[in-house]
Amino acid sequence: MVVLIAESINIMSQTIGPALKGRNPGPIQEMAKAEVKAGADYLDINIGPARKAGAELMEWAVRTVQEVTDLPLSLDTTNPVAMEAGLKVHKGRALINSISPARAAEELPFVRKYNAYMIGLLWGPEGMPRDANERCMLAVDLIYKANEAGAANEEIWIDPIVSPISVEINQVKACIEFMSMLGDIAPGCKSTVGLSNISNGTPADLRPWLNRTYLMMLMKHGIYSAIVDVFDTDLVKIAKGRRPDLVSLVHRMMDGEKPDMASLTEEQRKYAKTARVLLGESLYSHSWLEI
Ligand code: THG
Repeated sequence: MVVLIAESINIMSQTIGPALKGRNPGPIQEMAKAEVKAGADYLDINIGPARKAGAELMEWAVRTVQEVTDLPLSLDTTNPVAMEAGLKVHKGRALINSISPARAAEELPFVRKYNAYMIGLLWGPEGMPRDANERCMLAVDLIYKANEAGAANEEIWIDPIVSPISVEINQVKACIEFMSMLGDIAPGCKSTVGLSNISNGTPADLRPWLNRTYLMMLMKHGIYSAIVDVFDTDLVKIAKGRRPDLVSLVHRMMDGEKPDMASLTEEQRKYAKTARVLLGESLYSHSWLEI
């Protein structure tokens, strides 16, 4: 079972963005209720950088969502003042999304002060880490600092930062490799990813194939949670352990098995083709499912 953080309450969204800015609770509460119904474990509240009035916005958003659900929230902003304002009014155990090395000194104390969980975001001083090893170095350093601030490993959810397949296959592979190493470098730490990042830039109707297959690949290395489109019912089935047949197919391919495409069902074939692309065995193009 993968813990699901619903991604749709998000300032970039065409319906939720204006509702957040206009402090209009209706669309936000409807979205929250729909995410709960779809099977979410946490609801992400992404208000973006929120440089102006961020604290007031986050506080309002947390109260507004918690009026309609008891689920814990994932507070998603790079503004530390807005983060703390949200934590102050949150009921239950919030998830801080996220703390990167650059903001660690300021934000790590929030974990104990508000008894929260934290996502440790592996964004380095020079930006995106180049490979799995750079991710490991950033993780070790951030976890050490978090421990010093009183956070236990079990409270730290490490995010290696997934980037789109349409941009860089090596980064797609590096996140998988990093997940296979995390248990050894940081026993007890949890993990998460922004799953939909993998399919950014891909036509909307094809994105679920990439999201679902990449989730199955991360599951091979015990991914703990993911920020996802919880309205993708097939993705939720995979995350909740209801598609062991597909998970087994993808995991066997990761172990080097080359399935006989002709013997697969139409559905299995789509996942197998997608796995080949995500493993770097065939080149990505928007028509990968047709070839
Ligand atoms: N790691 C962590 N937090 C994160 C990310 C991450 N938060 C933000 C993001 N990445 C994860 N959340 C989303 C939310 C929406 C989309 C992708 C990732 C998305 N939305 C559609 C779009 O933009 O086309 C639809 C938007 C809409 O609803 O209109 O793709 O990596 N820790």
